[in-house]
Amino acid sequence: MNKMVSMIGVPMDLGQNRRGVDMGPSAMRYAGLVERLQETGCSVNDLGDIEVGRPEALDVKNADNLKDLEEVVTVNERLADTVKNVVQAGRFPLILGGDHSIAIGTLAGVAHKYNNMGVIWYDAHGDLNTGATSPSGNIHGMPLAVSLGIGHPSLTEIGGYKPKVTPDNIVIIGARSLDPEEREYIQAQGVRVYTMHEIDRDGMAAVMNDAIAFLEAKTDGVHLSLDLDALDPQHAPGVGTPVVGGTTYRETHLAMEMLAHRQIITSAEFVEVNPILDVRNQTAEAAVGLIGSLFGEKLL
Ligand code: HAR
Ligand code: MN
Ligand code: MN
Ligand code: MN
Repeated sequence: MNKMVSMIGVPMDLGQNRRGVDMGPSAMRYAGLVERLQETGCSVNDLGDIEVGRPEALDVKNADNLKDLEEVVTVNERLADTVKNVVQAGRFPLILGGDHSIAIGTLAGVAHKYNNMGVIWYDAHGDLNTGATSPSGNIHGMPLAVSLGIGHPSLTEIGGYKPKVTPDNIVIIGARSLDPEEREYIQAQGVRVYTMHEIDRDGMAAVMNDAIAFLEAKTDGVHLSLDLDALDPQHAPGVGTPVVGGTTYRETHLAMEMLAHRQIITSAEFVEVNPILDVRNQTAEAAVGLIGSLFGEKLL
């Protein structure tokens, strides 16, 4: 694991309806993220936050069932540029969200470097919608589709190329809330999905062993996109779209520890932390603990 970390906050809340997720990056910093990374031997460069327009100041349009499209594009172009520079400098990009629409910019930035990039999408949701299929018009339900080159051109063309990833290099873990068209896409493309069913049945260790072996063999870099709503709301209450029946705190730590051990992750983002909906910053603290495990923190 590359321990030269460049941290980027993205206080984005335009990809969904609930305010508060813009405070996620601050909450994770407040929970001691930099110190935690330094304790595990990382050299951390905190680049601060990407500028995001305030909804009150924006002329918000919802054309094509895509809420705040223009500003979401602008922010993700900025993020893609910053992430690209970090990767080119040989450092590990660690992105703090913000709603999950920021994965569009992160992936646009990292995928420049890799010809065969893998993605682990650790999430209760598939985030495979487009304006045409989305029940909400919220762009945070679309970033994986966009990164596959599907959706509005102003989103899929971010970074100047598409697609960023292919369906056979993706692994979704923790899914339990998939919309009808998302299921159709997954089945038609044969996307590898470990739903909560497989996690319950086989255990997290088996799921991670399988997922890691699959990606290790065929990719030249792997991005981890971790949506805190993959965790059960008991363990991560501070998210905008909680879904019961999620992974536990320890299961998710185990997943991070196995990724650390196998050394496959080349970039990561932790998204959807919403301090307003949280209980005593518990979700941000969980995120910080998980990041520690991902970078090799040991219990003994
Ligand atoms: N599938 C629903 C939609 O597209 C819900 C998306 C959920 N939100 C997220 N993404 N946090 O993982 O509107
Ligand atoms: Mn998500
Ligand atoms: Mn590429
Ligand atoms: Mn989600």
